[in-house]
Amino acid sequence: MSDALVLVTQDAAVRTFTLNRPQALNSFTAAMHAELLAALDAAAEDALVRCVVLTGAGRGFCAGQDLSDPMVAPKFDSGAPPTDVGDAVERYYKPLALRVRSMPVPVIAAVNGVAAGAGANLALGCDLVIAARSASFVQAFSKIGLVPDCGGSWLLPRLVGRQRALGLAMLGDKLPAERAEEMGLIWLCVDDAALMDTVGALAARLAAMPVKALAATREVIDAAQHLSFANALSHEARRQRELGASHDFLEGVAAFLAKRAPNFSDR
Ligand code: T3D
Repeated sequence: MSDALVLVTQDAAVRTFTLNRPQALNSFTAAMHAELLAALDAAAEDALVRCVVLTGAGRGFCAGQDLSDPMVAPKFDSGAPPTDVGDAVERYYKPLALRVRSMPVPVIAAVNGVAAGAGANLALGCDLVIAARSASFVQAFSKIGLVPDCGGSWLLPRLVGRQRALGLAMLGDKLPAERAEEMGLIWLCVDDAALMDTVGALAARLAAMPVKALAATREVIDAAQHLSFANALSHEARRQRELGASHDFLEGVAAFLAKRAPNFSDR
C-alpha cells in the first residue's frame, strides 16, 4: 500500500487524484492538503493533462477536516487560547477551492462514498459531480458549531437555491446521491459498480474537447453571477474575442465544414 496521501494516476490525457486516508474517510490533514495542492498545481502546468478527476480511496470520498488534527482541534483545557479555525480555512481550504475553480482543464468529482463538510464542498466546487448511488453529501458544519466553508456558502445557494441551501446547511442531514441529483446539486448519480467507468468515459470525452473553451465556459458562468446582464454580454464578447483567435476555433470550424472529427490541442 502506498504512503502517499494523494494517489496520482494518468490514463491518456486524464489525471486522477485519489485522496488516500481511507481509515479516516479521507479527511484532510495539513499534509494531505499540501500533497493535493502540489498535485493540482503540477497538473495545471502539464500540457499532457486535459481533464482531472478527484475521488477517494475506500468507502468515503472525503469527510472534510480531520477533527483530530492538532492544527485545528479545539483546545479542551481551560485557559488555553482558542484554536484559530479561520486560519486553517485561509491557509488550506481557500487556496484549494480557488485552485480547483481555476484549473485550465475540466475537473470531475467522482464521489465514491460519503462527502462531508469541506469534503462535500470540495466535490461541489468541481465542474461536474458524478456520485455513486451509495454516496451521500453532508453539510456537517452546523453540528460542530461552524458555517459551511471551502466555498459552500457561495456554491449551495447557486446550485439549489436559498431555501434548500439553508435546509442542507442548518440541518446537516445526510443527503443521498439520488436526491442530490434530483435537486440539481450534482450532475449524475450512477450505480456504484458503474462509477469509475462512467467517470472515465466522461473524462475522456471532455479531454478530447477544446478544453481552453471549457475552462473559459466555467469562468463566464461564474463571473456572470455578479455581473449585470449587459456586463455579462460584454464579458462574453471579451472571452469570445480571445477564443476566436485560438487554434481550436479554427480547427473546430474547419472540421465541421470538412465533416471530419476535430483534433483540439489548445490548453
Ligand atoms: O477546523 C477547521 O480546520 C475548519 C475547517 C473545517 C472544514 C470542515 O470540513 S468542518 C467538518 C468536519 N467534518 C465533519 O464534521 C464530519 C465528521 N464525520 C461524520 O460526521 C461521519 O464520520 C460521516 C457522516 C462523514 C460518516 O459517518 P459513518 O457512520 O459512515 O462513519 P464513521 O464511523 O463516523 O467514521 C469512520 C471513521 O472515520 C471513524 O474512525 P474509527 O472510529 O473507525 O477509528 C471516524 O472517527 C473517522 N472520521 C470520520 N470523519 C472524520 C473522521 N476522523 C477525523 N475527522 C473527521 N472529519
